[in-house]
Amino acid sequence: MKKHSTLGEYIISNQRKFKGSSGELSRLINSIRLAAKVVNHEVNKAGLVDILGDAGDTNIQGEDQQKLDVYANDIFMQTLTNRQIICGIASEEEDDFVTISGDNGNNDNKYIVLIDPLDGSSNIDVNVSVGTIFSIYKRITKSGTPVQLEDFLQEGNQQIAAGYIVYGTSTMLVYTTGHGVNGFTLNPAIGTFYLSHPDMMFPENGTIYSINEGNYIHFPQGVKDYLKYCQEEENDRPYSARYIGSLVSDFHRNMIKGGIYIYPTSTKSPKGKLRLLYECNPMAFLTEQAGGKASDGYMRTLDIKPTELHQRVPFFCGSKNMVAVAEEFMKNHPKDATY
Ligand code: P6P
Repeated sequence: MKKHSTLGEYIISNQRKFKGSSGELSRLINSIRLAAKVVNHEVNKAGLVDILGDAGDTNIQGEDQQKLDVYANDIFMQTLTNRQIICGIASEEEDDFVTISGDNGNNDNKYIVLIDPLDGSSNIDVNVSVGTIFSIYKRITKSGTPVQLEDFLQEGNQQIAAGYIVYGTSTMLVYTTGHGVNGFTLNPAIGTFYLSHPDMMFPENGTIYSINEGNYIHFPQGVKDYLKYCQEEENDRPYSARYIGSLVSDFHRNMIKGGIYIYPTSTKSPKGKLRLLYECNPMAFLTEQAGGKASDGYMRTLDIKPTELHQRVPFFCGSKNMVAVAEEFMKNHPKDATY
């Protein structure tokens, strides 16, 4: 069978896998594709236009909002809202979820989106890759009524689709609808995404670990023990430390080369730093679809029952056997946070 060469062709053929699909999911992925191209254009010229520097606001995370954060959020919010494809959206940059009502106030669309519009924003001013992360669910409250918080607090194992855009040396859209992970690379000259990485899989083993070791003294003992294991002279160790400070970039490299990414709890971040709903869950869905493993160090990330929109959890993800070894070290010490 002809390999799908463009994202558009892939979306159409993928729709055929969903019996009786209404095409809503295809239209949703297409709108993400459009927004990705618009944000990519702005990210790529950020250094040339006075769009860098703080927007003066701070988001609910208490983080300085970089103008590109705000811009990316606006683009994804507008694109997803204007096309009336979804019934609600939650964003890292929005304090609360947003209900999308149809023209006549009624909106019987079935999907909701959770999004981190520009993750790794601290890297924007230094020209290092950043990314967008998205997660898609079916609403669970009554169709046609305004969405409610419970629609957004579903376990990650209920996701319909998830993915990221990495704005790097090339711009890629990587996503899953539960049938494996595929990567599409943008040809900016014609604005088309081409299937460049079909059926992406995490190598079961790897020799790269990604963690901010500057926080070492604040880490739980299990993490300290695992890091010492990574640095011992034995078998394929010492591993290489690679940490870009941009989850999407570290994740993408580890999925291609093999590796583990860890953002644990610490005395500075007692629940971890990464947000469960629009960072850890979508990346965990991708991880498992690519044969990897994702947890909070103790339990499967996708089984964590969310309690609030912007909640943070510790995150261990990547090559299956590396995460399994890290969890063995964590098992020797009680879980040190309730979340
Ligand atoms: P730190 C970016 O802010 C982010 O959410 C992830 O993309 C990244 O991996 C992590 O935080 C970096 O955090 O504390 O190491 O600077």
